[in-house]
Amino acid sequence: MSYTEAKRAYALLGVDTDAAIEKLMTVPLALHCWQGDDVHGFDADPDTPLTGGIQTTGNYPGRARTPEELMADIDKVISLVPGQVKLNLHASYAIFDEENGGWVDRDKLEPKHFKKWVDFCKARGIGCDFNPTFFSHPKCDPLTLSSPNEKTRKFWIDHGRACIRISQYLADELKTPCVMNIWTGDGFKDIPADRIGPRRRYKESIDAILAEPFDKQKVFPCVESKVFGIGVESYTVGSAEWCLKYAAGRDDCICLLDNGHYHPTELVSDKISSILLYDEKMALHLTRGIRWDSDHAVLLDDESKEICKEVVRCGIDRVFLALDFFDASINRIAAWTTGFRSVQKALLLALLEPHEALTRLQDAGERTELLVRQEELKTLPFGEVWGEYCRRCQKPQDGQWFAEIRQYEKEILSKRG
Ligand code: RNT
Ligand code: ZN
Repeated sequence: MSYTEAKRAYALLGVDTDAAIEKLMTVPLALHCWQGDDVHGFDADPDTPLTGGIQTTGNYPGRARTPEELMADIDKVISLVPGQVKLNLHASYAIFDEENGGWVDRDKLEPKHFKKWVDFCKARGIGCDFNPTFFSHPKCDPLTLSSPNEKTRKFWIDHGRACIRISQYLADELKTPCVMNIWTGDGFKDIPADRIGPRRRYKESIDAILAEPFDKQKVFPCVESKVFGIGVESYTVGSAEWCLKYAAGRDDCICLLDNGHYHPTELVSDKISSILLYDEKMALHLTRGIRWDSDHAVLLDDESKEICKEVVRCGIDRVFLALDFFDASINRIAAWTTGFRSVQKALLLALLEPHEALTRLQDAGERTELLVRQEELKTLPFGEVWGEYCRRCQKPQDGQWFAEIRQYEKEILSKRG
């Protein structure tokens, strides 16, 4: 079947495939730098363990060890994915060199430590999101923003404020909004004696971070909740309720939902509409948790499709989309590329849904026909439309890109120690 025939098949349902393709080409999807080096970053001793309840597993060869290697790997991914890429950096990826005065601790970070990343983004015409890094650092006691220790708290508040200034710099330089996501692994392995104290300090700390001036049209701070982490099983300070209430109480902070951060039968696809009913904007971390927040690479599975449908139905321009997974057990460039392409597919599928017609069936109480029609959509010639999308983006088709990764592995990754 050709694209023209597929276009006709969708048109019979009132769906304009060209419009869907054109729309998707304008939607930014943030590519997380941390899949390339197993969340190590460049600001700490390479032996510092990953803390905060997150973990990478596997030791597939070829991890990026320097900014240059990571940039080369990101370029490889960009060459293999259709759609509008935005970079997503963590503060721990600051680049220190003689020109900018060398290493500083996280509370002293400045925009100049991200100048090379800005140059990288400018040269590729892409924007950049940002994340303060509240984990894998000696000043996690193990709490950060919720610590009872004033010195610890001050250090991390100063880090957060520095990150606001860096986010503003990224937004200004790249002329694209910058989403600044606050996530910490603060919590307890075992049953706490005091639950409200850490949550009060968490609120006060984030209030202090957001007291740093920034342009609300350009910098979008958000709070990411979590249910638990490995080693942090009993209590998480920044729980779902904490984050929802915190963001609701301010006009300069939005919610970020990571679909790995809920109980396994709880679905993020069902949460989006409740948030967007009240808030103009929200953010998502797209991941794939298997049994826990395992951060496997995103696939075109049912929940990814359902999340993207909700994003499109509620307003694709209201949701900041980002990837967040890290698999160290397979070729990292392939993990990144698979995840990015899978989300693109899920978004395109969602844009091809005859949403109004289905809503009419629902509202008319035609539940039988709704079920039948929804099921029939699954065998429409989506592959042809996806192929046309890749062509128009001048990116490889399915079946073509993996050979390039094999080649890159042979020539570049396998030579890394
Ligand atoms: C951890 C959160 C958080 C991190 C990144 C590295 O569970 O999902 O978003 O994955 O900040
Ligand atoms: Zn996340």
